[in-house]
Amino acid sequence: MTKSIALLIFCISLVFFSCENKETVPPTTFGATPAPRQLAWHELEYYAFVHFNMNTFTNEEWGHGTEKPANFNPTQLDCEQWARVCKQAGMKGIILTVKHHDGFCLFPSQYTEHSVKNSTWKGGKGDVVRELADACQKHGLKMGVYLSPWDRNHPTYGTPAYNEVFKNTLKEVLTNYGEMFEVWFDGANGEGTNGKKQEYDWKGFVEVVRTHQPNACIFSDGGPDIRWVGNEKGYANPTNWGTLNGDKVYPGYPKIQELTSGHEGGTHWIPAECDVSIRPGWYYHADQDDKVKTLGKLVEIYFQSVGRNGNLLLNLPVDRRGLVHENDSAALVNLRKYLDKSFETNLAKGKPVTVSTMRGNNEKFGGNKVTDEDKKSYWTTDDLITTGSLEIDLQADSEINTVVLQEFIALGQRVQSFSIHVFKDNQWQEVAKETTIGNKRMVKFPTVTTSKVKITILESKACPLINNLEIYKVVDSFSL
Ligand code: FUL
Repeated sequence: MTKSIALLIFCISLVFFSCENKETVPPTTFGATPAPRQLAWHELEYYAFVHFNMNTFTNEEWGHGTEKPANFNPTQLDCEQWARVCKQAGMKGIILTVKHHDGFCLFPSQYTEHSVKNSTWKGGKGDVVRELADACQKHGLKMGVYLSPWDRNHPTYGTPAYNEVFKNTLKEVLTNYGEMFEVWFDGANGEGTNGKKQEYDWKGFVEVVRTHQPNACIFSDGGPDIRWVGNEKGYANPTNWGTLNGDKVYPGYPKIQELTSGHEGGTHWIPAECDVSIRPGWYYHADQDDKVKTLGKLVEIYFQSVGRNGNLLLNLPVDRRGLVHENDSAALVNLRKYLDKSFETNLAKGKPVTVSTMRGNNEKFGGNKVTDEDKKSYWTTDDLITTGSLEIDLQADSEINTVVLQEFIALGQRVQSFSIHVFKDNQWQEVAKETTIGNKRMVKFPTVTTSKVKITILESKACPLINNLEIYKVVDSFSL
């Protein structure tokens, strides 16, 4: 009798033991997936654009190319001040307009006379790109460059020779100033001095970047690495795919509204970057000193870009002194205060999560993986299961109004729709029903008191992979 009981226990534990240790095969990729350089770019989320160039001194938005280099003459240029302001704002890098449509270069290029080398600033010996590269390095910021292929000054513009000029200029910028995280190609294509438009050698431009800065992401209307979001207001649509039919979209692509949502099931991973200026103009105009965006507007932009699977590229129009204006830096500091205060306490951190299903019934893919703050681990289901729910036990009544969700995008974007419920008055009540998630989705709803939150994946293109879930009570921007 005791022998048979012992045998039974042995058999049961054998079965249990083998089940527990049975290898559960992780999911494979679905659709287009990000390259390592794009994955690194997603992590940045929020960084600065700086529009500072000839237009700053002529009070223009689009220069004509006929301006005198001598006009460029900042009185107190201090790139370290830019870097300090951006660092304090929690931004991860700075992208500078090293050449805008008027063709003026902020560095002493050997391929044009229209540059700082012929300006009065520092007797023609200055180099803004060098100063910014040094400042970024010192303050631990990444650096990127904006170059406009459209050039209203260069005598060769409108001829094949110009493509060589542009590639050489690009090479100068990409080989002399250290690592760049992003190269921003403006899609504008107007007429040059001789009234001709240029046929751009995009393939050649991309090749120069890949050769000299293989880790840099290339931005243009349609990628190849990052796409324009289709507006200059700083928002992506609530439904926002990181994928795009990359072979169909090109700089100057007319159906720009498609870029605000991307293409579901698109052939390439080309996520959206949301560019917007902190003031009405991209360049500094003294009469816009009192038109810096309010905290409420900046918060809205943040939620509708970073919180909708996009990165936020917020422009600072550096002024004629060569400094970020006091009003702009005050607005950035306020936004930082708001974000720090709002996202200080993640109420879901380390909390137990019960799931409707998990892959291979294996805890390796269980619910707790979404609250463990390890972005490499995730909850997922078996391959044929494309729905499921996660129930987070907050272990105490808490006031909440925001849920942050992240997909494990390294294996592709999958979720098409999801809902959020809170347990209140003895029943589950829906507080939000949304569509895509992607790298990061932030969902705000009216403040509610609850001790349990349920996320339900309603539709997914393949088994859903959720690697992070956070719950907050964000502050009202007006209460700061
Ligand atoms: C546009 C340009 O025409 C604007 O001047 C600005 O640089 C903006 C970011 O991109 O295409």
